[in-house]
Amino acid sequence: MHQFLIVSDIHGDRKILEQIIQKWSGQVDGIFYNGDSELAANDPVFDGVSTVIGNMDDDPDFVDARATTIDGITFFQTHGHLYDATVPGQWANLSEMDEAANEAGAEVVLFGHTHLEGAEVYDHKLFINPGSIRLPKGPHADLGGTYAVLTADDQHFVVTFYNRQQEPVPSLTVKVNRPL
Ligand SMILES: [Mn+2]
Repeated sequence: MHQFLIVSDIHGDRKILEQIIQKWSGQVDGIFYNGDSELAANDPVFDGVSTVIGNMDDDPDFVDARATTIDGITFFQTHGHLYDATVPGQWANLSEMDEAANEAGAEVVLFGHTHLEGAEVYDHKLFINPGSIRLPKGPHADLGGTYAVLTADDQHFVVTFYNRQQEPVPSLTVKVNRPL
């Protein structure tokens, strides 16, 4: 079993990111931060963290997107604004990220930008948006912000969402069978 921490859209709230990473450090096989930190790419909080640039980030040392393989799972990670992820009234437009993920041979796609948490299978890939831990939008915005933990074994992916108090929100859990 492998676990991965996924956080996005802190918009300057460095402290909450530090707290979340402190909680999960050593328990997870990978840590992903999906953009809009408004921090420098070389901020120490990102040591050991896979990052990408968001539309509110101005440090050119952040990359636009990246593919990372950990424990046999290939992730395609990007913020979303460069792939037209926003669709009014819907969770997200996945089609442009899906094309890039196909080229990368990815099984899991990680994004942010919309501030709408969720996880969904599309074109044999698991798309995960952890939501914004600082400025949540949508029907679950009253949680005050979310991040996600992906648990993977050979047969399942389970995405668990957590609130700012670092408590799981079981009603949001998404469990899917592998292969997707
Ligand atoms: Mn944002």
